[in-house]
Amino acid sequence: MKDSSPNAEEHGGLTIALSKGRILQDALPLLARAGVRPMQDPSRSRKLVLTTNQPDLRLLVVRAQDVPTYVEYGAADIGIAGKDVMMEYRGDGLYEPLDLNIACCRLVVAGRPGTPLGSPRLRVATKYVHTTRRYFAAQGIQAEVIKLYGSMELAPLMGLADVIVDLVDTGNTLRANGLAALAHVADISSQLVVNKAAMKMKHARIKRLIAKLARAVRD
Ligand code: PRT
Ligand code: MG
Repeated sequence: MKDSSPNAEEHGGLTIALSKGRILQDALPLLARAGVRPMQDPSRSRKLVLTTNQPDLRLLVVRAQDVPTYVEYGAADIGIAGKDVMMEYRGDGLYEPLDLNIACCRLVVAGRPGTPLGSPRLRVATKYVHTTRRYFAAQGIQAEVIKLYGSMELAPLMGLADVIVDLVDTGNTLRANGLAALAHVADISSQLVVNKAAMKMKHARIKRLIAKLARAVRD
């Protein structure tokens, strides 16, 4: 059987990696305004490679944290990733030419209201280990960082940590667990990321897409 999914280099056109969930949900209208529409409904299809109305452009559906990895290694030319993911990613070989201003939220320190952040050896649970270390070091606060993969809100409730560093949008999840934002770490939105080699090899094609997306972000 003919392989219908050549790798990004063989494909010749452009491959864009993005994650399901809120990034896809916000990216689809933006891509549509830039003239890119998937041929399958991504919320229904189980396919991980989606063709689009543009024969030389396809979408890869990957885990949010995996987007920069696909792009750095050239398995995708372009990606759409949260600033939170990019701040935590320790790779190289990526350009971030455009803030897409979608999937916006805030990265915050959160805990029980009134929790002092200055206490010696503050215990912080988070999935953003590097970003959290950098933040507390810059504040001159000595923090012990505990890596978690999900349900961060439980950590202060169960005494695993004093505070967490996590994303907040409406604040409903924090409130529902008796927690509150205690400090602001960063404003988060999704970024367009581009493989450095692809930016050279496919310059005209990528420049055109960036220009269209930039217009779609403004409109
Ligand atoms: O789900 P999966 O494990 O595959 O990966 P993921 O959880 O990283 O993906 P996804 O789709 O949940 O989030 C992808 C990206 O969306 C993140 O990397 C952010 O850049 C962006 N984003 C924007 C958010 C939120 N807003 C957000 N609110 N990601 C997560 N949340 C969480 C928040 O931490 C809280 O637990 O959603 C929950 C609800 O938020 P409230 O404050 O509205 O209650
Ligand atoms: Mg999720």
